[in-house]
Amino acid sequence: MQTTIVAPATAAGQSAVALVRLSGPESLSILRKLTQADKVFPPRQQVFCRLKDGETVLDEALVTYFPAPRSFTGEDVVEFALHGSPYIRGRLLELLCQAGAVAAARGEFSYRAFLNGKMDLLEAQGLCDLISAGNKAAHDLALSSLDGRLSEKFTHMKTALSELLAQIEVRLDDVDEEMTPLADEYVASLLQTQINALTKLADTFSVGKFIKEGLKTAIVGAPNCGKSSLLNALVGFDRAIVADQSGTTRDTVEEALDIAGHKIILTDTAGIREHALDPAEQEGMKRSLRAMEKADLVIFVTDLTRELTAQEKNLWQDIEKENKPVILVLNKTDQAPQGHCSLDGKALKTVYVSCKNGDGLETLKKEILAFVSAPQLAQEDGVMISNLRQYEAVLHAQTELESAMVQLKYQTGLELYAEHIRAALAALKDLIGEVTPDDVLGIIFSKFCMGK
Ligand SMILES: Nc1nc2c(ncn2[C@@H]2O[C@H](COP(=O)(O)OP(=O)(O)OP(=O)(O)O)[C@@H](O)[C@H]2O)c(=O)[nH]1
Ligand SMILES: [Mg+2]
Repeated sequence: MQTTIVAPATAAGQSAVALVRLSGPESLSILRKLTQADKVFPPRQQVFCRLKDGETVLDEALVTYFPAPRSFTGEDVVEFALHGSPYIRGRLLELLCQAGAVAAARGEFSYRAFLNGKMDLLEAQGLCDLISAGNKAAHDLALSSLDGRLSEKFTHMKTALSELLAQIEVRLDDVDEEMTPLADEYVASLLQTQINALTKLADTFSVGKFIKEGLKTAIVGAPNCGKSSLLNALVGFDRAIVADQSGTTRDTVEEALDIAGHKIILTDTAGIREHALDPAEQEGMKRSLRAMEKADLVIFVTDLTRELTAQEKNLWQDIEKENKPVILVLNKTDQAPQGHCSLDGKALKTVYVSCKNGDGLETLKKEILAFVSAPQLAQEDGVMISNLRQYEAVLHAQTELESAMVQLKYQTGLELYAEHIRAALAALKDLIGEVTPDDVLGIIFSKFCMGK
């Protein structure tokens, strides 16, 4: 028989109210052991209760009973809203366990909700993200997953492909060839529609990832051009050391910034020049290049008061070669109002700033924001994929459908392209959770916090 699990649903420590949740077939009978025998618990209504601890009263609590299946887990659930003292909470957990409940594992409530068909895997992932969302954009994204819009998209694809597969399979069974064959153009156009939809979703991955994990931005350039000053000016406090001499920054310095609800992770780096003064600066420059490679967006800073160095030009070319999105920042306009810079080419935008007096910083923030939100606007319904597992499944399905297209083109026969459609379907089913191996479930649900 299914156990009855218990866990706190709110964070540890003191608070005004603490929530403890019980789920499983014994929930109501366990609750009764702690309250007066004649207490009535109408479904989904808060009931004021004195919780007993032997002969004494542990707490006066508001208790809600959610009979199965209309509860978060789909099982009988009881929620205790207690006074938020660590003692009361801890003692209640003890009493509930003595009365027959067992401590829940991480994510076990959500796992049961999943098993009872209360949510699919994408929604579970959405819930996990929702709890850990650190900014508004991440919160919106998690909600879109949680309310099932992403699942709906995949379900549509799955239905279309299953229908196609069914049409192919009846023809495979039709040994007497009584049925009209499927027109190649019909199959091709169906496949192409799904490939396009998958491509569109795959393209949202980097954006979804920016939103969840933050946009990784590397501030690079020659020594003394004002990279650390820029970091400080953007975040609004003296995070990195600024000094007159070149080669001040050695290690990379990271700080998060919130622009209109988007998380931006700024990384200040050591200036790049031909000769390092010492091994520490040498190592610093290596780290600068690594930070640049890892960045989603590069902010290239130059100093308008002097000519470009050969290293700056080389670095610029390297960025262009790697096709990294880059914003060119021309700094120190306060000292060189007429200054300009001869770097041309692929900058997304060129922004004139002065870290000294703050000119241009708002424009720079707007350009960064435009970068994070541009592709997002392209996805009209706001549905995105934001984790690697979803991304891999989408790519897998896409590759299989493309292989099916190739087989179709070379007329290798129904059997062969049907196999690829089956594989694409399996990839999608995995994602929504129909044929999910336990280990995948384990990974998802173990990331949940206790009590969820
Ligand atoms: N006038 C003026 N000076 C600036 C501006 N931005 C930075 N500086 C000065 O330029 C010098 C170097 O600034 P940093 O921010 O340390 O430069 P950096 O690029 O981080 O230098 P490294 O860490 O050595 O690579 C400091 O003396 C700053 O005060 C600016 O907009 N105007
Ligand atoms: Mg610096």
